[in-house]
Amino acid sequence: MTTGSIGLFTPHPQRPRLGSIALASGAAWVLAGNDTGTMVTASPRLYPHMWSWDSAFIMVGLAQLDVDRACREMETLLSGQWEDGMIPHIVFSDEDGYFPGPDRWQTAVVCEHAPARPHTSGICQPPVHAIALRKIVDAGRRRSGADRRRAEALLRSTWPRLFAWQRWLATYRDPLGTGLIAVTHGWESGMDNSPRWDSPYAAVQPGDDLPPYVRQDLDKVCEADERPTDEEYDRYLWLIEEMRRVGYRADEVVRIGSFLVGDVFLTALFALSCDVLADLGEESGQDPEKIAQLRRWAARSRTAVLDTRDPETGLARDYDMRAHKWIAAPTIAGFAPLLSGGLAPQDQAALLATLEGPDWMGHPDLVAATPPTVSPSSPQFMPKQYWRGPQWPVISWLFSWAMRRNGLHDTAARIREETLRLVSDGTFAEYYHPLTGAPLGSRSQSWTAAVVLDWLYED
Ligand code: 9WN
Repeated sequence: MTTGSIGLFTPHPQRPRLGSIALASGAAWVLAGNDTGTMVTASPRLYPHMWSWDSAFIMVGLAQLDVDRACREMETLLSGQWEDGMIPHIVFSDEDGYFPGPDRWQTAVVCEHAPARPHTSGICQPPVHAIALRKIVDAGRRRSGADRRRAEALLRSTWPRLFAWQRWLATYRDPLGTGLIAVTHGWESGMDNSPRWDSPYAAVQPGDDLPPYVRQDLDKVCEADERPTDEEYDRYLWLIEEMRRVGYRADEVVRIGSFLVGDVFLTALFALSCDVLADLGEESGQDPEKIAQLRRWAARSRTAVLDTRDPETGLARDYDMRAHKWIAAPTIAGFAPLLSGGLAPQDQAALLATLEGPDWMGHPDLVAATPPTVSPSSPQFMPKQYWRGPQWPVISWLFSWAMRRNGLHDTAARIREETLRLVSDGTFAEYYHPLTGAPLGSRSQSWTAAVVLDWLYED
């Protein structure tokens, strides 16, 4: 152990470690710095817009600081919701500096469901917004009368919108009718270049008529090898081109797109969010039939997650609906049943033991015992590369929150404690090198700051 290390954690040599108060101040400072007034952008330079699932985690952090500001964040996000219910993966600010921007997506030009303003992208991201609403309502109820009234009013105005969002996923993204929710682009999963998508992406053949483009992400991170490759980007852009050509019509995209994968992680979040939204609906006197519908979707998708498990490893798997085959990549998505629940006690114990064991959180070379995105024991593990190995604090928070909800308090507490040590360098990086603790990707990433705040203020 080196001098100054805390427990098992060896600090990154260039960075001082921060205590809780300094860390909380730093996190609040990051959120304030990224706040345009109506939206907290995902990060200051790399992502100067609002991303759908980022915004939900940002609301979780804002709720600890300022309930009204958290409510406004939800309202900004929903100002970009499409008429058919989809919450788009990006709601654009007026900033330039991200590719693909509104000119490339052209959603309002080719699709009648897309709002003219604000500009949005034409795909979605994981449905974690009910969790944000839960946190805002709880924070409001703990605070003053004004905060409580604001949060209760948000609950009433927002609940039908989030119901419409869950319904959109159930209607358009369950092509097999089993409850396994499909993504039509790796970006929809939020885990853009995870090894989960290698084989479905290999089948995507960009056409010769892919309009030319210039990436803007590479000069905004320290090193290009922390980001996806140009070949990957060609495929990302080709899928968007396919969708644009069919006017982003939800049924057509599923019918013709080159990429259609049942995403087990997103499905688990869908099930979890249906239940969370149903709870909120019961508390606020919403339509009983809609609440019952949410419970049915939750039950079906929870079962769908369990049915994906690999009989040998017990890990959950994605399903390539174009190639008709299971994808068995050793990624964090394998632990999806710990998010959605429903495991038999012995299966739950076995999956937890795998997560905490030497191939995952308990790997002896990790500086912090928090889940990496790919198993460090796997040949596919790349410790610097985006979703191919690094630890993402936001993913740790998600597991920890869902585990607490599912009664797995010990593991939830361990993940919280270890991730807080990892991020106590105060950079609020997008992701971290599991073997050195070095910050990677963007710095001052809003969702990292937000989940840190929530953890530090958690009761
Ligand atoms: C593409 C904003 C987003 C996150 C995603 C993360 C990354 C975008 C990109 O950044 O994706 O949507 O340009 O790489 O993979 O999870 O929502 O933080």
